[in-house]
Amino acid sequence: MKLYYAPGACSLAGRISLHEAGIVAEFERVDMKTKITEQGYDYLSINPRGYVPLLALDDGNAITENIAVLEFIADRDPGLAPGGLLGRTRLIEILSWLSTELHVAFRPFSDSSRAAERANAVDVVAKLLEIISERINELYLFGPRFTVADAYLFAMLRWAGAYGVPVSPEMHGYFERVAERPSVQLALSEEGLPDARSLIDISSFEALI
Ligand SMILES: N[C@@H](CCC(=O)N[C@@H](CS)C(=O)NCC(=O)O)C(=O)O
Repeated sequence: MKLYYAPGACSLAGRISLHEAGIVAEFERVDMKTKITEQGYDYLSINPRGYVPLLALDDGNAITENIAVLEFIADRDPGLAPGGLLGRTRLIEILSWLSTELHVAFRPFSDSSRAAERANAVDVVAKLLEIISERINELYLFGPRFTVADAYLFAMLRWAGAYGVPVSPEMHGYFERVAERPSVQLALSEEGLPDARSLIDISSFEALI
């Protein structure tokens, strides 16, 4: 399979999760401005919506949308999803929140036509992060078990640091815990991103949201 990605974008969550699952995959970079892939293909012919991530399966199927990509990986490695009777429901619940509430709250930072909304977006993102702050005290979003949802939140916390969103000490500690995982270290280095163990050090990354 192959993950289409852009460095530091939300597709980082898929790459981290693939590494966590031990799934061997190829990775093809997409230039978000030209929509041309590393191998010279028109990305819009691969994903007409133009977004990363897209996970291309060996049988020709293509999966778009972070929620679906991360769910697919968690299906392959159930250890990356919360356990229990409501485990999958809880995973979809948090992935939906991360995607439809938190991720979209970052949009003013990447959309030049929404530059006027940026100051407000800092507050909105900060408040959203506060809402989940209480969930990360027992290591990860689902307690001691690292899940694909943590990979997604980690990718967005990098953006929060880059855009000057204030983050609680608890969330900062969470970020550092996730950053220390070998899968995350590998993913960051593969994407040419700084070895971000601290939110403070990440302002140089090329923001792509
Ligand atoms: N709804 C999509 C959104 C993905 C998304 O926003 N991807 C960004 C990178 S984080 C992107 O590809 N942006 C390129 C663009 O807007 O042209 C998903 O959840 O997968």
